[in-house]
Amino acid sequence: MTDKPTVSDWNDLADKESKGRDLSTEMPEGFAVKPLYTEADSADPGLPGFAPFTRGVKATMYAGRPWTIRQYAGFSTAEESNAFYRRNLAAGQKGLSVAFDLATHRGYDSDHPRVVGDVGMAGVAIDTVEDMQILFDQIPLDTMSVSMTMNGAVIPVLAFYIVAGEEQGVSTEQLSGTIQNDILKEFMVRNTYIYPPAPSMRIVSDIIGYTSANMPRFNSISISGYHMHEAGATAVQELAFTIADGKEYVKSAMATGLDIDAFAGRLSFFFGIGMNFFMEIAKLRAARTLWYKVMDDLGAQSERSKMLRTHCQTSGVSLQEQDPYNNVIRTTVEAMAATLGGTQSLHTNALDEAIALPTDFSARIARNTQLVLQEETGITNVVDPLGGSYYIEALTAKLVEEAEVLMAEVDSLGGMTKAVDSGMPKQRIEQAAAAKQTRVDKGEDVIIGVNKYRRETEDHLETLEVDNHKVREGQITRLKKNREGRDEAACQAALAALTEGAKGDGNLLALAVEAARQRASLGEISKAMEDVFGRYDTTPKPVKGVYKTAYEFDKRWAQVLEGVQSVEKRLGRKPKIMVAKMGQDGHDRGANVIASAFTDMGFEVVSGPLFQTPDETMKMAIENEVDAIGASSLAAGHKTLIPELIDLLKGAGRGDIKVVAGGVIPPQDYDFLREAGVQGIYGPGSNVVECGADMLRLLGHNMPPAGEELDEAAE
Ligand code: MLC
Ligand code: 5AD
Repeated sequence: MTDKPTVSDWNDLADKESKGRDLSTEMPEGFAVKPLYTEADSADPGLPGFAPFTRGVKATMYAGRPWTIRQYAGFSTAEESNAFYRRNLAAGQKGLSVAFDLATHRGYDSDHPRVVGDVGMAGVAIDTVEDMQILFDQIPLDTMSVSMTMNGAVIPVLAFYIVAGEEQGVSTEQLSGTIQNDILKEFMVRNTYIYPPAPSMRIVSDIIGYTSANMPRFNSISISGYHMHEAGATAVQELAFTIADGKEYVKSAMATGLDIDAFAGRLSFFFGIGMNFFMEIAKLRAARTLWYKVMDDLGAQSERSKMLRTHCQTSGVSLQEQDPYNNVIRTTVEAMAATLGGTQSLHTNALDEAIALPTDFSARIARNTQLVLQEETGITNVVDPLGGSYYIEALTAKLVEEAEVLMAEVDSLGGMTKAVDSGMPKQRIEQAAAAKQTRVDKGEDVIIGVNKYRRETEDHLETLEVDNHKVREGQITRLKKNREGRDEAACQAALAALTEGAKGDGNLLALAVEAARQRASLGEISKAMEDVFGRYDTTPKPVKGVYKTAYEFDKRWAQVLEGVQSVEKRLGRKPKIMVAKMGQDGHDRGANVIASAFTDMGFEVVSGPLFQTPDETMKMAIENEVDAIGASSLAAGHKTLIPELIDLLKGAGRGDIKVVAGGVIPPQDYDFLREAGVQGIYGPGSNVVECGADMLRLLGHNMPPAGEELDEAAE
């Protein structure tokens, strides 16, 4: 009888097979993963339903009740979104999740001049209680759980929801659902804040206070790592910063005198799930383990207070414009990771994610991905089926350990509010994003159909188009009717009481509910608080040096650097570009990546602040004497805002300033933009170095195509 082989025997055999090659892989998280894990690498994770909940918050998990299929959606008007929700619910969706447009997020009514390009585009336009009622027409709010992704204008939106329920005959005690209400990550990555950090934190606590007293079935917050993930964070960063955010909210709610166990059971979480399959499964298990420890340390007594319940969404940035049917496969893999990790609720992205908002067709495939997993695969039959996998358990423990190191760093800065104020988390995430982009551009991280096996031509895909002008006009008419129909004196009195409450310590949500009953609009309620709190502005600070280091020995990079120097010689100064973000679209990962890379190439880069109007961009570009403007658009404002910018430049006699566009722009809009004068369009999957090469061409430099030597004579 031969002896049982040992790990050392395996090492010998593996060495022979691989001829001594090191088969461990370096994770973006900064640690190596071995090609084999054994019993010696893993500890016992305990049982599901019991502390520290590594294996799940319920003893029976999906065997008792499957996760909630909760698709995030919203576009155009309340009528259109309501019809879309009802079609989806009839076809198997189980919970609702509302996407609001950017005007609503940032506390502007649809008739505000700053939001002309944003109304109805990235989500549904909601200005009044009446809009909210239409949104939930024939959807019973006493039984349907509704998530609302709202952080900036969270007070008026939740107030409208409460009053819409009231007018459906549903009391606050009966309402079930979740409000995102996570402002810290807005300052870090998502950017739909309105007020400065301190009053914003007060709003969070006021909502936790109100809901814990009046809305026992409602989750008061959805502490979100998703947007960090989308901005390029590693799993360790997403875990550490999200759990640290949670800790900060608990502490600030406790500081208002609330008992931790009175509200902690209704805190919920939200994570992004990308393509690093096992890492993402381990991430959810690690998150639960970390939260248990944090809440135990903070003195929570009830087990429910220490359970991390979470929603997950498959990753938007992992999806591509090129060969978009591959996205169905990516989303399936990610959805499996989310469910094998034990999520409570899930959104699966549509295959046209990188191009536009979902159509009925793409939304159906996305929803069916979950229905197939739930009803055809047997995934729901066994609780935490990967529990005890040596690799999964080792990875879970490693993530806990690494996240705790980063959380200790946050603690040493004085907690997350102070850390966010110092810019540390945002900077770390941007560094990770730049490193990721570089790996993709260099082909080290493979994306099928983008940097490997790219197709010569792409098939046409029908995408959703929203008529922004029509939605805006409809909203303006409804706003006018709302103002005419209300008791003006009662409405103004309620708004004045809200302003007084903001000056003192009145509960802002309770005061806003009264204003909503009196038919104050979203813009008016936001303004009543803005009068006391002010509006918060930031200017992006792109990181430097990441590209320079990553491309040190790259030939194409060297060609671009030479090109920039040659243009600099000709102009007698560095070529200068402005990276502009117009409208209320705060997605700045792409803009930051471009600003960092172009700076490293030797361009002088002016980063415009977020939320500019085309007029402000035009003025800033002319004052800074830039040669070109790169307008980044990810929220569908491109057809309105970019042509307006070009017209304004022409009107100011500076039609010579070149304008290019990048972001999520459907191919069918390319001709329209080119006719309007846009000289380059860069969708997701564009290579950053080639964007630089293209810019040089636009500036009159004879840049050779990729892969060809620079022809000295041609310059
Ligand atoms: C669950 N239940 C069980 C059970 N499993 N009971 C017995 N046995 C089991 N096996 C019970 C639960 O305890 C709960 O009751 C009830 O069933 C519902 O289950 P749940 O697991 O709580 O699910 P759900 O209601 O869907 O809540 C999930 C959640 C919540 C807690 C994560 O916060 C949520 O739905 N979040 C969604 C957030 C979201 O959609 N965000 C979109 C962001 S998009 P009880 O009584 O215990 O509650 C975005 C993009 C952008 O942000 O724009 O940037
Ligand atoms: N409808 C559906 N999905 C949306 N997303 C954003 N807005 C909408 C909407 N109106 C999704 C996308 C995006 C993520 C932030 O949320 O997947 O990547």
